[in-house]
Amino acid sequence: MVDLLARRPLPDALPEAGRIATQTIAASLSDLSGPVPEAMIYAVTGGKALRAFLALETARLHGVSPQVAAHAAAAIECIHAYSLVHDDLPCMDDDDLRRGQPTVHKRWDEATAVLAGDALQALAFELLGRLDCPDAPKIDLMLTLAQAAGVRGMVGGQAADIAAETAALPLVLDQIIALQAGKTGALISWAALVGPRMAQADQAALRIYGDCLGLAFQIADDVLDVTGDAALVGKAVGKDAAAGKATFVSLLGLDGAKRRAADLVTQACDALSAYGDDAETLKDAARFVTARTH
Ligand code: GRG
Repeated sequence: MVDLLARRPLPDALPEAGRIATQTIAASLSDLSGPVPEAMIYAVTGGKALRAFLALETARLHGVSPQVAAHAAAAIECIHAYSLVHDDLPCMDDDDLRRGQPTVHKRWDEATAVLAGDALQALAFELLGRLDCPDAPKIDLMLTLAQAAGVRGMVGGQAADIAAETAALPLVLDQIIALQAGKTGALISWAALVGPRMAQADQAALRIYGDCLGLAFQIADDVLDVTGDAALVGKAVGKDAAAGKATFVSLLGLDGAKRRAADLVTQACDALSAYGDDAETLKDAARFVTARTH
């Protein structure tokens, strides 16, 4: 018999998490047809599924099976996918490629991309509402995801990033850290807290892990913008550098940015000491975030 709570090692744990999240989303849309549901499934397919993995793995660490946590993993991938679909639109980053494939507004059209993103955001909360867990953690997950995705989190970070493009002065390091904690970090931190939230357990260690991982992820993204191969990354690279935007690389230098990311990974792994060997896959995921090529 398969032990559902057995630890799964990387790299397989990531595509497996992606498969679980995508299947959960596809199942919830299976009675629908047409461009918007098709675009929604297209948008949640083909990513690294880091956030779904964090939700499932921190749930497993707290004795919550993948079957039960699947709705939380699917919910966070919905929010992440919506943010990418909207970020790629001409009014934002105006990108033609995402994950090596045409962006949703290129494959369909802008109206479909706006609606698919909107519907993915709504679906995230519907999926959380269907979580098979007591009301208190369910409401906690819904409330905190709304905060992480909204103007106190991802949308706020994105707005600050857009404002910085026309600001008189480039941002300084603390401002970039605060901006990225919202834009990229909030969803990653939320995903890392799915386990303790569902089990109503102590969140302190995974809060440090998630916050450090989120920042390390963004620094690695800035490094990839400079060093990455567009064919591997699956989208245009070098845009931030070409636009003269303040990034972790422009502020810390390439080696300084890599060192800062490595320090954050060490901090993230150290925070998990109380979980012992059972947290090894989460530690491997932290190392993967800075070693990734896409
Ligand atoms: C449009 C509301 C709104 C927000 C957009 C997250 C975001 C805010 C924009 C994405 C721009 C971007 C490339 C940010 C860098 C960090 C990031 C989220 C990268 C993509 O995440 P991955 O690498 O993507 O986990 P995959 O494709 O693996 O799912």
